[in-house]
Amino acid sequence: MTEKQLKQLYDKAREARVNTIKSIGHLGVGHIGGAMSIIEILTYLYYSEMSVNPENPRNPDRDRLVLSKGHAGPALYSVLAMKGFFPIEWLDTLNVGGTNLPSHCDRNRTPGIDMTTGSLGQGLSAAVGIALAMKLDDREQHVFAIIGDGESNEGQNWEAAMSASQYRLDNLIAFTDYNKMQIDGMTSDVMNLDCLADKWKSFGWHTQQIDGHDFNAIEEAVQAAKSMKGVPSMIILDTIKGKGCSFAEGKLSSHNMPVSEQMMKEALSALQEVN
Ligand SMILES: Cc1ncc(C[n+]2csc(CCOP(=O)(O)OP(=O)(O)O)c2C)c(N)n1
Ligand SMILES: [Mg+2]
Repeated sequence: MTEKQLKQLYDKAREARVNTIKSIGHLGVGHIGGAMSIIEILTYLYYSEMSVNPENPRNPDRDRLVLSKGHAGPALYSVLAMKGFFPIEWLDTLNVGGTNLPSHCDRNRTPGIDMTTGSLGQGLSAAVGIALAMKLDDREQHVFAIIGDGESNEGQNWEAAMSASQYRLDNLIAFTDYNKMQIDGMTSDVMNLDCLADKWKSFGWHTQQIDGHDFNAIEEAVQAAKSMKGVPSMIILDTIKGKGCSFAEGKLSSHNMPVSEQMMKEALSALQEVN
């Protein structure tokens, strides 16, 4: 990637952070931590990788994204709004009555959302089904899925893992947002995921582990995953919960936290100072 492309991606990521913090700040509470940790992967996918058309969000010949950790919906809404799937003003309606942007993703409400999620553990199975259907239909696009590290506690993920390799779903590229924290503790304390890469490898997945905030590393890993034949891919993203948001970064309390006007202002001004 050229320096110019890299700068564009970092600028978009900052814009997505600003929009997400404003959206959650406007509501006054939200899943800021798990939203911030996936900003780079979402930015990369929508600005550098996925074939999608905001004018025709249901085009059958599109790449799909299943955000299985659906509580991070506000981060995805920001990127979708920036891409033109819906007006940016909608971000101020996060989770209010009658909104098109509920706190968790709903494919029947929001243009650009490919799968309804929020009940953790189910998204990867849905992604497997979509990828299988796309194979049967001879479609060449990819299905991307993002699961959480705490979410990986759910046994259904491992059933999905087995079936994806059984069906040789090389059109499925999944990411684990390995931010080391979940709702009520450190992932290592709640359900240790040591040797996570070896776990996925043993399920027959091509597996890589990278810095999930580094666009060069993301690009390299995604291109390597796309070149694999006959196996699904897992890219484990080492990330920081709350990344880039002054009041949330690295804090367990950032999972679903109240956000005051003052906190929002401070976080936004800190972001403007980052180049
Ligand atoms: C089936 C199910 N159980 C519990 C919850 C409540 N819940 C929402 S987020 C979360 C923690 C998820 O942790 P992780 O996957 O690490 O996500 P992060 O916030 O770090 O992105 C839990 C338990 C849920 N949404 N679905
Ligand atoms: Mg987590």
